[in-house]
Amino acid sequence: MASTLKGKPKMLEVPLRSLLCMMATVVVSAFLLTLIASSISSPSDCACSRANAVGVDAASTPDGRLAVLVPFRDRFDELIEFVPHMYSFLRHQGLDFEIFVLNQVDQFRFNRASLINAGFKTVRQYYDYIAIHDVDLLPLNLNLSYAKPQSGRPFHVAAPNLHPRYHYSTFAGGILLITTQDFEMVNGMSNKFWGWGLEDDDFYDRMIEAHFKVTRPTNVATDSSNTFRHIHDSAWRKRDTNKCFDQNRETRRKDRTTGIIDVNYQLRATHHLKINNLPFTLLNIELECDKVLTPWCECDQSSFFNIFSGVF
Ligand SMILES: [Mn+2]
Repeated sequence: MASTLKGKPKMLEVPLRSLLCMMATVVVSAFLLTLIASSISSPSDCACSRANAVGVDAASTPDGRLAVLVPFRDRFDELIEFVPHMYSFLRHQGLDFEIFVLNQVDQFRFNRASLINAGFKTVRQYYDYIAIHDVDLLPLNLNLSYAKPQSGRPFHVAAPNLHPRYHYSTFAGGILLITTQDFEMVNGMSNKFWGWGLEDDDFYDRMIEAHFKVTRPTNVATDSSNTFRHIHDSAWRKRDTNKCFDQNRETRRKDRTTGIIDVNYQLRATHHLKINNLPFTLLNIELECDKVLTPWCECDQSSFFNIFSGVF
């Protein structure tokens, strides 16, 4: 017995050692293979996954990747200021970001919310959070953080006490940071808002109803006069405040139905452009309009219904 017991460890010693040795070899070679495989495949993976959408390298930071979504139509003067400004502002914060200009190319009235839904669908798989960003609102105070907000806590950068023009407490427009997951959870924004205004108020309600807490900058020493530059000459850039059909009534009702899931659009082109050698992506988005659901996507002033609705 004793000899057998004594012998066993000796008998096992060699096979065990060689087994361990084999295992170590397997582990090390698997590790090396993985290293080689990843060094070969990751650049091309990045090239297909992100470069299709963005055209630049895919280095990511632990803080997450930010897609700046900029609804746009016919604002070239503002854009050539916006892109260089945002580069210097966001680089200062060390953020991993890309700028997407969502260019509405159809003939319907401007639809900021649908552009954001469409842009979001195009980029969501590559980004951890988005900034819904007006092209004419430039952040000046470097203490305005564009870091990834916590889940359930969208960060409204253009707070009512800081925005040059809008000061009501439920204002959520201008610039808003929200995680990809949170934006998805509330089905994005309503698609019913054609023309200027109210889509951001509706989105505020969506966030509140989802029990999100909208957070805003604190300890910012600037105010509504010097936190942002608002490049908006309202005589030159007239807001489309027309109301036709039953738009007034319909868009004052909460819409919890339309959003990311049913935004109707065609992505007509993806342009990789540069301003001052700084890259951004311009997406040509052609929105489609359901004229039964939202006939006010076109306000034809001569139509019978408009004359009728104008009288009453
Ligand atoms: Mn404006």
